[in-house]
Amino acid sequence: MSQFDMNGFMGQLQTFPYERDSEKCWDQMQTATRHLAESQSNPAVLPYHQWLNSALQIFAPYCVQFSGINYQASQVGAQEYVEIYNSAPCSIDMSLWRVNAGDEGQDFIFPVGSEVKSGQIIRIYTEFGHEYSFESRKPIWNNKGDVGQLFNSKGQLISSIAYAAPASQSVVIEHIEFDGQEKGREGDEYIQIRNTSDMHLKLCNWKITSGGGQEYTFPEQTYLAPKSAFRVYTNEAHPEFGGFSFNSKRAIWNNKGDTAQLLNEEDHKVSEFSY
Ligand SMILES: [Ca+2]
Ligand SMILES: [Ca+2]
Ligand SMILES: [Ca+2]
Repeated sequence: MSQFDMNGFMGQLQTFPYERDSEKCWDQMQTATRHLAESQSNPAVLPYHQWLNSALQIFAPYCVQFSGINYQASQVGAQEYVEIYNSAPCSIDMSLWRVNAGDEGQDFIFPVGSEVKSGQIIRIYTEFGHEYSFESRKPIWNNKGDVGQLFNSKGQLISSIAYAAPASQSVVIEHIEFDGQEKGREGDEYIQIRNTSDMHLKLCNWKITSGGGQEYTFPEQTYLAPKSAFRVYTNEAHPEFGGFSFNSKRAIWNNKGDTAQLLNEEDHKVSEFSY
């Protein structure tokens, strides 16, 4: 093609294997564009701004994801809300996008003209009196667990978030590196948990216990992204796996055998791992 065929290009990209992970999306987008450019007699016909424009149209809306939730409004002054973050390098038009709070009729629909800017976090409150609000007189986020869903104006699911019971079905203890290389203290031991779902999961106050009675509690504002993993090291910090550590001066995981348990915020067992 001598001229850049935007529609054809968009068509090709629509068939692309889609990942609900914005970083992977951008990587795939770049690879797809390079392959397309290389397949043409004159690769220069695909200017950078045109592929970027295509990329933004297709993938940027998927960069709008849930980033937090407060479902406990029992304390004085605490309010229920759910939070959405835009990690795309552009504003996203949210007109007629919808958030569902887990039950029929618990919907918030963004008014026409709503926009979330690049890097912006917005909160949708349960009660009246906020820019974005479900305008409900009763709580809508069940303290025992719920799943929030975000749909675009075409009704496509863009992001999900879960906590407590529904989140507990989606996390497993995947691995324990019980024999650390560091002599004696084995600070490089770790336990790895994985989110097997497409949902963002709230893990605040979830616990990991070992057979030796040691315990680790995940801090406030801990969210595990879809399909990703966290590690809790015995005494090391690795930000690429969440940066969590028992900060223990002695080994946690018995080299002769041990059992780990993962407990949710209600102390219900989510996963167990023995070796
Ligand atoms: Ca609640
Ligand atoms: Ca609900
Ligand atoms: Ca060990």
